[in-house]
Amino acid sequence: MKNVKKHSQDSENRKQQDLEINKSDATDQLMTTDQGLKINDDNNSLKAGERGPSLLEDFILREKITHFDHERIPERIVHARGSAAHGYFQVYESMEKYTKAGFLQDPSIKTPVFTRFSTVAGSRGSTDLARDIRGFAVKFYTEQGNYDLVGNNVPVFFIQDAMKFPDLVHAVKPEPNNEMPQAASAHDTFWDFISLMPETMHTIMWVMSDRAIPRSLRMMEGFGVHTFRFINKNNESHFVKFHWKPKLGTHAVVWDEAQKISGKNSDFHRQDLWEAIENGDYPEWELGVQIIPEADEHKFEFDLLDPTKIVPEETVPITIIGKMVLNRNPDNFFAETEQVAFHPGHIVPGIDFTNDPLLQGRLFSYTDTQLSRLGSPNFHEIPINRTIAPMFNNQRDGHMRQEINVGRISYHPNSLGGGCPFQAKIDEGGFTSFNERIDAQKVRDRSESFSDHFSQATLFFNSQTQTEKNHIINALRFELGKLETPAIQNRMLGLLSQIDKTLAEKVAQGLGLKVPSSPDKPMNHGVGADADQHKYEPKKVTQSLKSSDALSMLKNKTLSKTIATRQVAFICSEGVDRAAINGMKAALEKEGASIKIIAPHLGTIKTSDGSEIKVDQSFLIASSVLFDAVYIPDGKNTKFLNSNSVVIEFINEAYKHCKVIGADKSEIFIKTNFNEKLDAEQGIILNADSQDKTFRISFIDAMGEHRFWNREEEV
Ligand code: HDE
Repeated sequence: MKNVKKHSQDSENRKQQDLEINKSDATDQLMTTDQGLKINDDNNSLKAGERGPSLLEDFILREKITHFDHERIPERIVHARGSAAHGYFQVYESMEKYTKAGFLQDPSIKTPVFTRFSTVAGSRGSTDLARDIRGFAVKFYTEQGNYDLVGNNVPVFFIQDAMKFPDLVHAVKPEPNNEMPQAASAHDTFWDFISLMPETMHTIMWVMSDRAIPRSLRMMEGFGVHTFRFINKNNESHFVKFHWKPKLGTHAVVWDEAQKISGKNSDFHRQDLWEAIENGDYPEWELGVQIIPEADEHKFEFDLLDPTKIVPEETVPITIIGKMVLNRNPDNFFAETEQVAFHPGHIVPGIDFTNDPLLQGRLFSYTDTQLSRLGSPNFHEIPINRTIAPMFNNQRDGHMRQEINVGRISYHPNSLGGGCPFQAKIDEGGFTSFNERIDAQKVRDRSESFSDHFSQATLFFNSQTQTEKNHIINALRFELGKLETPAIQNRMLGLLSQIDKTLAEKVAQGLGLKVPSSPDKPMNHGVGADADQHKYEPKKVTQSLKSSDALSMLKNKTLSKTIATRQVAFICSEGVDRAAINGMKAALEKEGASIKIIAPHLGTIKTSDGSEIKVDQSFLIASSVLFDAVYIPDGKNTKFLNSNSVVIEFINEAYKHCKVIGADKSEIFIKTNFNEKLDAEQGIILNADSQDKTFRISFIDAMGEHRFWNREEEV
């Protein structure tokens, strides 16, 4: 057992050891130029006289400025804004039956990973809380080479064919004439495209749901999206869908909150991930797979190759096969998070592609984009991208080549180098593509089995609780309400009416429009100019499954009652009850939550027993949207609370966002400012006696509910 532990630690550290050789630490060192020349004055340029012009001769100034002038590289065309962390992946038991992938065989091995989360549409400096899909890209540094699982937090994609990706991205990005709006889909060009492409409807439902505004990157699911293949030692193939399930559950904020967080702290998600890891609250996900035998390929009501479809968990259950833990922040954002280059084509023996036309296009795009982003075909040599597996081939030269390949031989076959490097046999780990039989004509076309664009959009909508449905309706009212072109709004209402009539009507009400009785047929829903339009008419296929609980975040919230890493604001002022603070703080911290003392000013305030307590944030800095719950400890607070509009706004906002509010002996304040009937059912936990332990338990239980949506209707 001891050996197993050592083995797993060694394996986990392999990438860190590999990165060590490139790290540089200036502690106790003298400053030098890039050439190693020691610098005597880093404050003044070389001049002809104290007040004279700078001299061209000043190679130190020129080196410094030249380097600075070239510090920026192109940001990613999509997924520009991201945050990443190191960690490891460990399989629970060997997956040998289905795949020969080395990192899925041995539970004692911890495979190092680097995982980057991102928004899609915004630029590098945009807000974390945009309504958007989140990228969820994991690089596994396996002994057989790098394996990248480049997924999203939504299991489906907008389009079915890579040919439409540049159009989709052009439509969602800021409009090209005025570069507005930033990191937002609520504008004409996006919805113009969407309204002409019914295949986007299923993904649109996910993006309009609260999945698109996660509470934390640590609280969202991840999906491989496409159907992939597992290949075992006998060369048998099973189809596989990948799922990441967060240990903390899947949670979101509400849209009003998201917009306010964007102003209060646009690094909200980035900071949350960073701090959780610094505090030792390592985020964790389990990896689940849906495995489908090759023979069952055509047994579904949809096409397994269609990336706009899920395989419902009720149809094929998810098997949990391992876990990923993120336990180390990067040392350097640019070197690691910015320069990491993911690619769905980075696979290892035991994993293979399918003919999903979106995946096939991605296999071209990701290397190509690194060439303009990182500037050279040698991007694999950048430390964060470097494999920990041995790497030998005859690729040579190019910009910024680091490796010094020795000898005369850079071709294969060769006799002068003894034939090296040798091709690897299969039993030596040599990769071979799955021998799929293809017997086809060359066509520029799409399969009719891809024509059902609405059934799973309806399934998604039907599977939501009423609260979640309301949020989708409001999101659509917001997004479509921002449009300047009524024809686009009308086309969208026509499409929504094919998903659900009530949905369309409610959105129409918000827009002050009527659902068109005979909706416009989208003119050009992804077919060629000469195609038989009738053949490609969107079709609804009757689904045997009417609703899937797994698709609703709220139906699954009981799975994740934990309040670990949740943030609670303690509203305090001079004279606040010290015992009440200490009692609640201890109770919350025991559950893994953390607290911040919020008071009128920074520094310290005097508490009831005369002691001082350190203030974490003043009301000027703190905002209710940055917290999960609010607690008002007993004391001489009430007078202050009643007279302070900032405090009332703070609590009002928490109330509006359905968060738990707890108060000792402040009922009068709560009751005068809010509805008299409020009680624990509504997440308002009041306490007459500040030492009552059941009060703290009730407060913590209520926090485990996360939000009290029954309050929302009233608001
Ligand atoms: Fe990407 N995508 N994508 N994508 N994608 C990129 O690669 C592309 C798609 C995803 O943290 C780019 O290095 C095409 C689906 C993530 O660095 C680029 C198509 C899914 C990331 C690219 C898709 C993704 C990217 C931009 C349709 C989920 C960020 C910069 C055919 C399964 C990775 C880069 C990171 C990034 C192309 C569709 C996920 C341009 C052509 C579907 C998570 O290569």
